[in-house]
Amino acid sequence: MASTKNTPFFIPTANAVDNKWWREATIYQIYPRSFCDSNGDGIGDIPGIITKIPYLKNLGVNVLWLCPIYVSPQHDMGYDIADYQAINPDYGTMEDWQRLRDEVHKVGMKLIMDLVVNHTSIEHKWFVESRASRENPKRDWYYWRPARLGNKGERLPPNNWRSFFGTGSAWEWDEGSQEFYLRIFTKEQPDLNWENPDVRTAVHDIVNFWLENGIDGFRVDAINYIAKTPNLPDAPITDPTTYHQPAMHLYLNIATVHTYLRDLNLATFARYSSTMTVGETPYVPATQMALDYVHPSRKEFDMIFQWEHMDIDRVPNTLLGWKPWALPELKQIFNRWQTLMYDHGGWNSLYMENHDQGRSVSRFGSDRTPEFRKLSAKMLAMFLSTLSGTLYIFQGQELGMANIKGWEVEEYNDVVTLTYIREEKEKRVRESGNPSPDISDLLNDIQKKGRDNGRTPMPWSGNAPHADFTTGTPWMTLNPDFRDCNAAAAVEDKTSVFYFWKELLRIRSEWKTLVYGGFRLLAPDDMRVFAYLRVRPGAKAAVVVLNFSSERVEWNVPEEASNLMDCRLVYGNYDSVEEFGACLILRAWECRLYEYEHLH
Ligand code: ISL
Ligand code: CA
Repeated sequence: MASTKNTPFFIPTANAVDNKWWREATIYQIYPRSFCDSNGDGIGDIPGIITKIPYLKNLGVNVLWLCPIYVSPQHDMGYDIADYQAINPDYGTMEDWQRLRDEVHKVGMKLIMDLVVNHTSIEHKWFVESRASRENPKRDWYYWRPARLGNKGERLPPNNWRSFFGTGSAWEWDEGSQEFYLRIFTKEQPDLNWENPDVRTAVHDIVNFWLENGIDGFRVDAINYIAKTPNLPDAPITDPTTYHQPAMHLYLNIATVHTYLRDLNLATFARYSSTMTVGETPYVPATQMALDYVHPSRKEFDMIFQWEHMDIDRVPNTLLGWKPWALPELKQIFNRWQTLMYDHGGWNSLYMENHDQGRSVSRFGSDRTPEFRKLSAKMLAMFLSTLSGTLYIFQGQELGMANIKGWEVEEYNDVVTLTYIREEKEKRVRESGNPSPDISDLLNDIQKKGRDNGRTPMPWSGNAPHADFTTGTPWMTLNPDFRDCNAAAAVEDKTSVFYFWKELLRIRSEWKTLVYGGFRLLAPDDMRVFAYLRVRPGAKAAVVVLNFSSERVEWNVPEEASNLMDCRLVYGNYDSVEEFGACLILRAWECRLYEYEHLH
């Protein structure tokens, strides 16, 4: 490409570069119930996971993260834990788990677990004791409060906080002890009272138990919810139609959370030399607030899961309402996070899917045709794997799995989806007076954002009746597209999404600029093309060009990138490409990764 100017690229200077293993790692998230069933009961299990280690090793990931496998009544799929130190019998035994740990370590991979300590299950013995009577020594391990009396003498919850899951109260009445308990999530998930030092010590003990047992780290669930505003004040009334008000600002990111997290770290992780932690932190913006959780000097977490891109297509104040989004907004979100962490010595986590989200290909790419599904899944893979941070792949993402098509509203299982449907229906009944209002439009929201989309069983093959996930009856219906999208076919086919990921992981493992380099956004306003540079002093730089559309785009290389000389195409999702010139012809969902000599 002809160079008109020769202005040097901006090369930031600061970055957290040390020898921590997790920076360069790719972490594969396993949703155990839906991964692989070894004994035909229809439920994925630990021995099943063990049989798939070679598959994961072949893909090239370095770490396995297991969603909760502890004893749980499964009201929220294991995120309601009844015993932190025992394996749910559905998944196997502690011996099975030890075997998994050893097999994972034997092949040079690491194992991290999921820690859910904002709340327990109602079946946890702490809560069973706590609710037994107002005098019980464990009473103060949870938030118990007497009812508030309404104007007409009616019993109201102690404050007006709305649950995070829907529009109802965050409090639940306990008939036995005649008080309410706080539960930000479902009524089966009472919030632990972290103000109580005994609770904090008990959590430290759990973490140390698993660290002693040889795990390599934790993903820590909903951790920015653990500190509540002292005295639990009412939220301001922003929705006059109901008593229950949005109250997130009173229980998310409250100052004491940082004291609790530092104490946790010092009492546990800091005592082990090479563990990693990632905190799940909804609604943390790319500001100092994020750095407070992850800056090494703070001794809290190694990284957090930020949420802004996952929320880009959600109608505000709804659980799962879907809205269209525009590419420049997505670019700004990533630009903010990439720049913030680089400039201030923090660290990013990179993900586009997990068990709470619709499949990325159906939200950010296209599942309209099998061809578009494959192309756009590859494009998204290139996107994620050419950013700075620790990379996460959610099971099935490496196959380019799409959201479920063709289910009726009634077929969905997930508690968030069910709550969303119930509440929307109730609202319509209230507003229209019609006892059975039309709710068919909700299907569109759920087909995009429903949590079940990421939870369908892994399609291991295209032939067997249940895709070789199980020989029995699967606990959850498979995504009907498994004949087209499955692991056996993908492993056979060098043009598959699986191989594309595998190759990207290989490239990333050798080209450290992709992991550590600075990020420079190009063409921020372009509605279809997401392009950026990755630069690192003294190393070859990368140019990434991604067509986020089904259209053929003639893309004029922006002026600021026009001194890219001698670019070499490293990888892409089409067989041949037209020359990297002043104008690129990009086909539907095309992605390209170029390298060029560093410029100083
Ligand atoms: O799933 C969500 C919306 O669809 C999120 O709001 C999610 O509930 C939030 O990110 C917290 O998630 C975590 O804690 C929840 C659990 O249901 C999720 O599965 C878990 O990832 C409560 O433990
Ligand atoms: Ca099983």
